[in-house]
Amino acid sequence: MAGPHMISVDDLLSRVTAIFTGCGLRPETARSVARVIVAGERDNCKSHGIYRIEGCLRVLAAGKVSADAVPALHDSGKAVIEVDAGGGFSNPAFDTGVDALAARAREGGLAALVIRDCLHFSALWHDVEALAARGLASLSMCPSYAFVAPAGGMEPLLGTNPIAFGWPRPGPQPYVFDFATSVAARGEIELHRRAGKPIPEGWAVDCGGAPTTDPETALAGAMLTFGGHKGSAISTMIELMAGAMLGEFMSREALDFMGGGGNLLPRHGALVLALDPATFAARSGRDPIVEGEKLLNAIGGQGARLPSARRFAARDAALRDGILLSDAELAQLDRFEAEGLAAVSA
Ligand code: NDP
Ligand code: PYC
Repeated sequence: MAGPHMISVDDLLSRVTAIFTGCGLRPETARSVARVIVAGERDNCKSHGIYRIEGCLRVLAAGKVSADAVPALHDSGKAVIEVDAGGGFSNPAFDTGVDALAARAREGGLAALVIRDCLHFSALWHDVEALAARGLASLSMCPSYAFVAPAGGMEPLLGTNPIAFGWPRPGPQPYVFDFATSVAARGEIELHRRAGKPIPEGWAVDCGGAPTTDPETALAGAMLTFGGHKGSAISTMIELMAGAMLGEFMSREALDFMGGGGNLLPRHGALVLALDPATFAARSGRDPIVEGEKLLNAIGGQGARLPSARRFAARDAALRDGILLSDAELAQLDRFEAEGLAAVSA
């Protein structure tokens, strides 16, 4: 029967995991990658939900990501902990390093996790939520691929470079923001293209630098940073901190490595910083979480919504009622399950 279909979060997780194991991923990797994709769908973040399966299969088919990489933890006992993803997906690499990162941040007040040589396709809120659940504040960032012009220029040079921040709260829902430093994620423009919808003004320019609302023209031209020169500077910081500083690709090199086209997902490094609020506030005699609550509650008290409130509400609804998928989405899952990598062109 045509129309939308409800699927439980657990059933969707089983199906997506099976697609990835069917494409040769190690079971641990398949589970880790499927978990973030299904979490994106569950939280109504469509630009990083099941739509990303196709991109993951494309990079696998193109041989641009290693299906059987085993993330390797390198812990020298210092504040900087490294996980080498070995050309595999970033998600199992994060899972490999997160406990060591949290323990080191508690010991010393702050610590960093460097993820090397990973294929990165996902939202970042997974990282900061995992650290907030361990009582830590955190920042996560990475370059991506160079489709964004710096403010004042019109040549793509910067990535869509996401940054996320997490802060623990007494309940189960931390304070989290997570956004691309481009006005919109590239995935959002691609979803507009597929739906045949124009994009809002201000997201991108065409190859000649003129504003465009046509998603196809935008994807071929240059995306814009949010907040003009301010977003451009934050995006540049991410290139420097999570690219140059780690000795990993910046977005231009990541794009070149993928072969220049927009069809594949980028490979580069990632940086996660974890901070222990209790250590920072220790000599003040004040409880940083209690102090933070005063601000966060006052924001809500004005009727303003906190970032992630929409996402958490979508999560509650999906866990209760299931996730609504269209006919086309279900048909695509069937095809990926039946055909594996043969279902995509690299
Ligand atoms: P959005 O613009 O959709 O949202 C950005 C943040 O702002 C979210 O935390 C969102 O919360 C919050 N927010 C949105 N509207 C409001 C509002 N009115 N009041 C308060 N807060 C609000 O995100 P982007 O499109 O920029 O990015 C989407 C995702 O893409 C991110 O998860 C990012 O990590 C990912 N991404 C990943 C890349 C990669 O290389 N791996 C590259 C680029 C992006 P809420 O979700 O609750 O609406
Ligand atoms: O949506 O810009 C994006 C993106 C790049 C890599 C993963 N998502």
